[in-house]
Amino acid sequence: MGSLYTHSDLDGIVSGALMLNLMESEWHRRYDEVRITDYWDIDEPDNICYWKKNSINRENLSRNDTVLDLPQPGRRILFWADHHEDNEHPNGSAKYKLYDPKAPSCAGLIFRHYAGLYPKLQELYGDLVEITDRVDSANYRSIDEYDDLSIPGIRLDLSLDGTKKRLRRLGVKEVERKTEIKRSYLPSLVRGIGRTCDWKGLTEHPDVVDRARWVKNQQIAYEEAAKKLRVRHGPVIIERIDQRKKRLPGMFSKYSAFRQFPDTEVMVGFYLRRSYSRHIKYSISIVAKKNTFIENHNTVNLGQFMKDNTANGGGHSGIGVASFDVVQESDAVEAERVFSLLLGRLEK
Ligand SMILES: [Mn+2]
Repeated sequence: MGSLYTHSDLDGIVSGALMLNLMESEWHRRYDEVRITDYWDIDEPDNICYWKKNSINRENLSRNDTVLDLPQPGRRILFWADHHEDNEHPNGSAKYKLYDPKAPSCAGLIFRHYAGLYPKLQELYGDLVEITDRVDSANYRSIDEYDDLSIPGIRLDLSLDGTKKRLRRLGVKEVERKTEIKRSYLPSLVRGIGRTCDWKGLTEHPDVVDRARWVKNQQIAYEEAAKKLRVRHGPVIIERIDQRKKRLPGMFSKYSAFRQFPDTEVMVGFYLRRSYSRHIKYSISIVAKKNTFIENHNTVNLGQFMKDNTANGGGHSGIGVASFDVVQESDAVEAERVFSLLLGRLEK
């Protein structure tokens, strides 16, 4: 039968594993292949091709295909499940469809739909889905939980971005490392978790452990470098990082600002990055994030702020994001304007 397409994050992997398990053990059908995709691999969904030309996922989706934790394709497929807002496609049609923008994770959505019918799901994957719900909705129990390698689900999550050290030693370029992850490591996890009765045991495999450790070390290197660039203004942390000439070492670490200043309410990042397009001088992104690890009294809806004040920004109450392509100087001035407006709102 068709292919299983799923997202490259923990939720995508667990969603894929649940579907693969159900297909094979309950419905006695097998997917021809497992394919991993990110949002940036997707063209405008109206496009016939749907998946970008040069992505590894270029496919014409068929009626037998399943798409999970990703936008609905604008054509008929077998199964679509997702929980991201605004991801329904007006021309989309799926024989089986699970869609709930309020669900904390796509895996949780699939799990809760089928666990009543197939009780063994609870026994096999109950714990894994519980942690996936929390990871995908950033609902960690503490700031240290998100990179605690002793928790199997977290170890699995961290490993997803981790390339094999061997590849790094060989000097393989970043893009090729990412391809390796998407082509072999992530699909093998979907199959491994979907078919084994012991997903926790699988997270003790050296391949998983090494990758997770590698990612954590990369994040520590980034944290160390970013520490010196942060400034605190009352309840707000400002993180202004210019990576146009030189990139910070390591790998971006999501919550490190709140580890450095645990009692602050909001982190506002202003990031300048090189652009790979000839028409764009560089790009700026503004990211504002609330500290969810404390009792937070900040009432600004960050996503709404970005929607109201920028052309393409958005998010939700706890996180707001906007990006600016700097073609001429006025674009940078506009980004600065939004940045100071936001700081004014937050410091009040
Ligand atoms: Mn998800």
